Amino acid sequence: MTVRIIGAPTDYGANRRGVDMGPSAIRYAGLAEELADAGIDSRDHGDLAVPRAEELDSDRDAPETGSAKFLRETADVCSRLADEVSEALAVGDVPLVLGGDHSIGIGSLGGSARNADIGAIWFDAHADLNTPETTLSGNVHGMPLSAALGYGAFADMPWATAPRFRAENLVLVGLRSVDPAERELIEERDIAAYTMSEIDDRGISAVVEEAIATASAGVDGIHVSLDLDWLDPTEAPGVGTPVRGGATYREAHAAMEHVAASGALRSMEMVEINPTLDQHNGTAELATELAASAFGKTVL
Ligand code: HAR
Ligand code: MN
Ligand code: MN
Ligand code: MN
Repeated sequence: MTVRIIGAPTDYGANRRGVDMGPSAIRYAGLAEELADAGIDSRDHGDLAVPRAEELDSDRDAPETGSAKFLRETADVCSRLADEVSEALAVGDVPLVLGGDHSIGIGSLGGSARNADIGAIWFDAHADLNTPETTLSGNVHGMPLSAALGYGAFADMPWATAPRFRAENLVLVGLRSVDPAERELIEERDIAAYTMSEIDDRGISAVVEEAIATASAGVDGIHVSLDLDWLDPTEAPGVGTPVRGGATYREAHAAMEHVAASGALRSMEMVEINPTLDQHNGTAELATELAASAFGKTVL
């Protein structure tokens, strides 16, 4: 197995600037070395070309397409990202996408679900299930799952919809900040969702084992989306939208180790690292460690 590293340095979808520096930060933190030390082969395909927000006419604060800021630019990046991801899979590589804000999940899911049925585990403080109709912020990083599932206005946007990904194979893990409309959608579409409280009560291993079973039931493989704000801000301060009460260092590693043990991992992404808010690149370093665990690093 070769892990194909693909950088997607966007911050179109986020409120705060700086997550576009995520791919560099993760590389500088030693991703390739961390994987190599664990005996995991990887190849870096560099970054997608992403125009700077400053060169665009779009006004970040003025929603231009419904209530989704920078939607056209996001569509362009995600279409190209989906191509890269599906190309990697076609030659037998496992894509590891480095964000970037979480809107790039639209491209990762689209590419991963192009030629296979997939499930997804979304490790995140947030549900990322808003639509251009329900969003309170206009930020597309709060919408990638609705985009991939074709909800709301996304139903008319073929670039957004992941062709072979269905809600019954989506599992949200680590929720602690959910908007009212997202809560309704989770209920209505019967989406599997685990709050931090449930992790407190049942333990991370039981929850993640169940999540893997649900996500991988009847499909060819799973996409793992790791929003670093899933972790507690004391472990991962360098994120755009921190929420207290997240996963611990050890819980996060245990989760990734279960993912590795499942043998179901098809594609992965790590998003929302904001180096301008980080402490000595520690959040990016943590991301490299978690990637190694997800791809099978063992101690003995
Ligand atoms: N739900 C809020 C919104 O739609 C917050 C989104 C949070 N940002 C993320 N996504 N980092 O996980 O704007
Ligand atoms: Mn390439
Ligand atoms: Mn997210
Ligand atoms: Mn989040």
